[in-house]
Amino acid sequence: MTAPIHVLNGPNLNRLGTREPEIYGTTTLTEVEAMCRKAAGDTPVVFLQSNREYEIIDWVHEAIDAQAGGIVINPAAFTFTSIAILDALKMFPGPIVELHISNIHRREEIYHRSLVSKIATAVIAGLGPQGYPAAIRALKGHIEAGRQGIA
Ligand code: CA2
Repeated sequence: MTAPIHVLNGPNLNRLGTREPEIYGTTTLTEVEAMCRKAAGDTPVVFLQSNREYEIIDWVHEAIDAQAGGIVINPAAFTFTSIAILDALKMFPGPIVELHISNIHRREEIYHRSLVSKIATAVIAGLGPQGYPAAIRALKGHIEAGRQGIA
């Protein structure tokens, strides 16, 4: 069976599409999930969102135990604060794409220092919701080629 891709979303992203459309667009997270499943084709997608740090940590552990082919993670504000999520991601042996809808580097200083980028295989930021299917397609290519890293 094809290894699943786990897509994990952090706090407030359940409200995507309802505010700050100039930064995040008008696409909802439900629509993002559909875009991911379409991009994945026959690769199973586990798509989750939580406002609770511990749940995201548990889901990284589940991705490890499920031998997921790759993780796409938008940790949202936890990107800049969570050493616990960083430590969990370090245990995942496959490729990890850190995903941000906005270009965090064009924004205020508080959004510039990602902890997750230090261990991510790749970072996508600023492509809007289209970043999600782009991440899925990139991971699919890597999984099918049997590669772990990008290089
Ligand atoms: O651009 C991204 O995807 C972010 O990860 C979103 C986070 C922000 O803290 C990061 O710096 C960049 C914030 C998510 C807020 O959730 C929203 C809820 C409703 C509408 C728009 C965003």
